[in-house]
Amino acid sequence: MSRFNALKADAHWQGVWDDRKTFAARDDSAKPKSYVLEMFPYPSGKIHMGHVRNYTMGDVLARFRRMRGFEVLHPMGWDAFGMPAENAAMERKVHPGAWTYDNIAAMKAQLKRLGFALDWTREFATCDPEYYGHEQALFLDLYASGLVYRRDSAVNWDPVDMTVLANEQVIDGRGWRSGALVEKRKLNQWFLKITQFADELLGGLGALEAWPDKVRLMQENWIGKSVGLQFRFKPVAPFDSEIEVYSTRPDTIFGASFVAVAADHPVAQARAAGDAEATAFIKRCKAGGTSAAEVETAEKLGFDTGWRVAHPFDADRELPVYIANFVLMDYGTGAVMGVPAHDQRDLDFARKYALPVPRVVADGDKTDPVFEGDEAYTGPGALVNSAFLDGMDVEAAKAEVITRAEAGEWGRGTTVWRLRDWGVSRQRYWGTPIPIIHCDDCGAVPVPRDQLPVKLPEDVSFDIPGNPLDRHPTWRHVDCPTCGKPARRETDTLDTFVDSSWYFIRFASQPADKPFDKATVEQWLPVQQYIGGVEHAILHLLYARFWTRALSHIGLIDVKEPFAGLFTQGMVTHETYKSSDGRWLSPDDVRDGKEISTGDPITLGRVEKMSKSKKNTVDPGPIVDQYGADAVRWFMLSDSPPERDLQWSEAGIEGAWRFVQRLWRLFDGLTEGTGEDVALRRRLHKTIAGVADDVEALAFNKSVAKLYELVGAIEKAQPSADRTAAIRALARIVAPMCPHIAEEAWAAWGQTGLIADAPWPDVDPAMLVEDEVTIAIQVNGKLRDTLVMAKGAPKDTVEAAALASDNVIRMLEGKTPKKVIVVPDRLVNIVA
Ligand code: OVQ
Repeated sequence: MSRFNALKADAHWQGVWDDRKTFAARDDSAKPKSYVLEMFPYPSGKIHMGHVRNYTMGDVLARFRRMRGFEVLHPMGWDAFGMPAENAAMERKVHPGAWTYDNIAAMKAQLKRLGFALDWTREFATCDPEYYGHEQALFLDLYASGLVYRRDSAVNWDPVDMTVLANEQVIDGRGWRSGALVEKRKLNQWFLKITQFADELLGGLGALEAWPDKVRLMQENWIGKSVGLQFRFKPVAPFDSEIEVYSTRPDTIFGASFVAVAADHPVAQARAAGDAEATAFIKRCKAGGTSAAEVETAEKLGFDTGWRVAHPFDADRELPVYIANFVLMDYGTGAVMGVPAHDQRDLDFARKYALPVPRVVADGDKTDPVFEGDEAYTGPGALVNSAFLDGMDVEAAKAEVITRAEAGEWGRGTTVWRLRDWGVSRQRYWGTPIPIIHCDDCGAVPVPRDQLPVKLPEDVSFDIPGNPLDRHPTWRHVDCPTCGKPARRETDTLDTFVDSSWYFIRFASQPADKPFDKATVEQWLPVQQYIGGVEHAILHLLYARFWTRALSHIGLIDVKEPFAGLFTQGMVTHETYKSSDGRWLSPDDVRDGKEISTGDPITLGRVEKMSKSKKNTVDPGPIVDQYGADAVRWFMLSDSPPERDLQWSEAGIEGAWRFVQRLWRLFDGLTEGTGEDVALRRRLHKTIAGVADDVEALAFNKSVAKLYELVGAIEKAQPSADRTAAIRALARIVAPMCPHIAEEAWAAWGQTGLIADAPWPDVDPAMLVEDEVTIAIQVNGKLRDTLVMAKGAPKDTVEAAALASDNVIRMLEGKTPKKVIVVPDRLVNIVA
């Protein structure tokens, strides 16, 4: 018997699939369509285990759906713009384009080496001018419809490198390259009006039943809809100005014990005029950081203005007005009502300045009007100590207060969103040029359609910081398309998240003369199953949903949600190792608990996500060559539920390799048996049905477990016609996971065509019916034993078997039972 030569088989079958374009999806197919997509990679250099895991899962589903009779679209391409290419250009003096296309070639070869059933005829990179040219056209469509606008907005400015930094390039307030303190600068930038769709994007989440709840919740929180009350506090003389506040908890209005304004609120400014103490306090507030995180964590500081305002429902109740460092002018109205019992920040503040803390929401049976302790109660409950609100729940009380405020004309119900418009301007070279020309007379003029794509200039330098488009000698100088006078090109490029907001549409249809063909796209979309890392739960997935809705809004496509099903995979992890002097060590530097180069013992660290910084990555390249694609794929599916972390281990991949060899022994040793083996036949049909359900549910580890059981059962079985049939079927069941060995077996058995094109084996429903049942044996109502018996066994047989049980005999202590009750197929109760 021969060993399975993965190296040879992999190359052979990959060549066959390529030559025959086996996985090219046909738009005109009469079969039902299924679009399976994994998040396309950044061409960063070579693939990592996270990619292998992601693309293996999608591949199994795509291959399985093909076998089930679908016309499957399973494309691949490259998310090719972005900073890493520019960094490489700066560090290695290569052009970002050359670096990117080299990486694409290398990574494509690696994906092919894993045998993924991808439709390479639809491949593109987002940095291909054909792609970004169509993106520019879509951008202009959105501009024309008012969904794109420009305004001043702050950027991170590195004063040494003279460049704008992305947020992730700012480390502890300093530029990552120069180390200089980063400044905020206002620049005129482009925005997409995602807030116009806030309501739809939130509402649409409800229908996304095949999305993980956690992702839906993350998006919901990110969009952050809150309905609250905007209202005015009346001043108490001698104070003379009203203070407008916004609250998301108007139900707690009777719990207010102070009002706080931001340091740059007009009231604070008025108070500070001519007052040294107040002026000094305001200065101190402004010295602190203004990011949400900094404000959250800073110590709460307040300054009592001495001024008072009146409670809207009780003019006799006066509330002090403070200037406080935790209130920000650019959030809401720059003033808040403080309800210490039911807001942690307000409570910290009230305790510090010894302000009253009235309870207005009951916490279980706690209704005491004076709130004790240092932990605010923010949960649900009935309103207490709140006049006409008493007894209502939080939601009803909110509505009641809003109604009364509107009737009294001192406030109105307002919806506030956390979501902000999407700033898409990047002051970088390696991105889609924004197709706009600035003219002193005509303003921002779209580049005429027949001049798209606006291509990036090739001759650029990266030896000095800043945006090469800005300093290119000629590129930006063009004439105004409207009036013909000298004008300037926009030198900002688009955020790469714009590129990934519609790539799945272009995969579905890619005519040369327009971004996509509407009817063709609608045949494929929505993506039936989208698979990727959870790090994209918010931004990418929200932007893609927005972009799809925006295109639908302007009539280009009749699809509202791009991804019907979403699956977010877990990380690939690995042990970490440290040398005796505390350096991280790579697995390659370690053998038998010692550092190879020094011979010193190493310390074993925690199992962590593979990352370059901890040196615990394992490069898939050499592993695939050593064990073959099928073993690597099998391991990726085996050990953990796909949503959980998967720990890479040598033992794991070796186990997978042994399994592949076991398959080969069955396939290669196939002989025509005679006679029946009904038990094996039942096992086979249960496996066919079970694996199908598991794969459809992406529960790959469960299907792997079922296949291990089937293989074990076949290995133990005597030759029979059923055994032969089981081995033949096994090749097809395992084909989505281990396609190379499956093709090899199929060919060795003289089957015509490819197993990739073979149908999924049929299930005989009669074989799924259980013929055995487990019967519970109780003595005086307590479980004492169980029996496995033939289904439908007669009552006396069951009773006799129950009375013969050792446990039952012991319990009866020689006595004759008073009564024996038999519930067929389920239970025997012996009354002693
Ligand atoms: N181009 C974007 C992207 O994320 C996607 C678009 C749609 C915005 C892998 C590791 C990492 C690991 C790291 C060494 C070993 C997934 C292992 C991604 C994504 C896809 C493409 C990574 C999951 C996290 N992870 N797990 N293990 N180093 N491109 O090239 O980064 O989330 O689904 O495959 O990833 S990407």
